[in-house]
Amino acid sequence: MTVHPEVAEALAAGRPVVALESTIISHGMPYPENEAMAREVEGIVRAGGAVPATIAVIDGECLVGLTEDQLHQLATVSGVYKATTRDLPWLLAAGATGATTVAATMKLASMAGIRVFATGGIGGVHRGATTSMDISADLTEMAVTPVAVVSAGVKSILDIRLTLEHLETLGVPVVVNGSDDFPSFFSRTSGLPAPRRLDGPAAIARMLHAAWDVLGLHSGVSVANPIPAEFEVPAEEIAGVIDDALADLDRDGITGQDVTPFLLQRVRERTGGRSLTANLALVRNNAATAAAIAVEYAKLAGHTE
Ligand code: PSU
Ligand code: MN
Repeated sequence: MTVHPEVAEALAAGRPVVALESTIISHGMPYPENEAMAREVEGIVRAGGAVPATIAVIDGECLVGLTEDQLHQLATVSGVYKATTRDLPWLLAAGATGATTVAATMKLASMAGIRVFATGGIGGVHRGATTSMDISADLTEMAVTPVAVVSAGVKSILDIRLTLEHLETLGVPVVVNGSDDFPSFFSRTSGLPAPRRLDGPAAIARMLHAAWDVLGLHSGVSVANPIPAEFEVPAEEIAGVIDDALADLDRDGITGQDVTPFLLQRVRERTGGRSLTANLALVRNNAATAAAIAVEYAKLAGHTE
């Protein structure tokens, strides 16, 4: 594993670091928006007082913190594997290149000593999972890896109720930042209540400190950060598009690892610029919130000030 010198220095000094995933770069957005977004998000983390560490596997090497060239490569090269945790051993043995999902990013972040991670949306329990058994390995990883994942909640391509149920079973703390409702990515609400609520980065950092440094929990923490109100996409607009996307999924017989990218791409195509604008806005918002949480957590962990 190669930790970028800037990231390694910050970690050694106990300064705040925020991990960022790379599936969103290679598989989540088209070029050149993906590269621009990745660079901008790194800038937002810096502006918030933390060091960004975008995580990926390139030519069989785990990278924590990318150079400009490496980030450009992930944004442009085709044939980059989508990599969850179980794909990492193969990528390393084969010398292959993979963009890490939430699960694999958490795993590598944790190995490097990073505790806070910002992304857009997390994987979860798929609709129809009672027969397909399609549940994202993101949830499994959250049960065993002590990293806080700041997301805008769970996209309604998934069964949000069952996702929250499964996180409860796995013993993963779920907290919503500043709202009594659990958010659903494009919307500040999902029709489901927040399992727990805290207001602001300092309070959330205290929860992380309690989880890991006081109680010694081994799990991650899911921090749901609602999209800013001005960027919300109305639920009705999304619902029809998602129903169509799910029908296409059945028709085309898509299964396994391809399910999530397929649904995300269909939603992108059919909601046009509006969903891309919302997506960018919530990722920016999550990066800023994650940086603030990392800054507060570094104080509590007693490493700085
Ligand atoms: N949800 C989104 N955007 C994404 C993903 C999920 O709204 O980009 C990506 C993340 O990388 C996440 C992965 O970790 O999809 C989950 O894939 P799967 O369902 O195959 O575990
Ligand atoms: Mn799956």
